[in-house]
Amino acid sequence: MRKVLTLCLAVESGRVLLGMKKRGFGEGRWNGFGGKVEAGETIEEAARREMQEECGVTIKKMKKVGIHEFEFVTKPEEVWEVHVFRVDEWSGEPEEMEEMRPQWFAFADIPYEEMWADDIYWLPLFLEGKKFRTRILFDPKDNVLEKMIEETDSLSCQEG
Ligand code: 8OG
Repeated sequence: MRKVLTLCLAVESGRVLLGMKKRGFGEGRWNGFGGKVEAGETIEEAARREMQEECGVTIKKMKKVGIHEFEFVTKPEEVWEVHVFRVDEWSGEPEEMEEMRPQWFAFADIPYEEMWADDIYWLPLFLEGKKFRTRILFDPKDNVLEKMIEETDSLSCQEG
């Protein structure tokens, strides 16, 4: 079973916007903003909705920069396909919402030890402006068991 999700990272003058997940899946970790694509929504629509819901920002310009395939030894039938967008223009100021508390981080100051274990493998590519595809297998404690990270020029659907 394939789940399709979004992940949006806003970038501005050498800083990236992350949010502390306050509850639910991924609680206690810094991450970009996103979630599951709902029935009847495009991936880009879902990305816009989640960014609005999770930090109060309206996306004006974004670009698809990566696709992850996350697999779990504990759920061998599932693949989580996460579409990553770099958000370059928006309106509104990031504000704390029900699920997330936003904060800007300088590229040199990314809190990898408080993030998903895979992020250290691909976020540097993101910050360098590269496009990527990954496949990551997680063990039962969310450690990375196997990984494939590749830079790519071809991601279907470039602009949203
Ligand atoms: O709706 P929910 O908040 O549960 O969606 C999960 C969010 O977390 C979604 O934006 C996708 C993102 N996400 C994962 N796994 C990983 C991961 O390993 N690293 C990062 N950075 N984000 C992830 O689901």
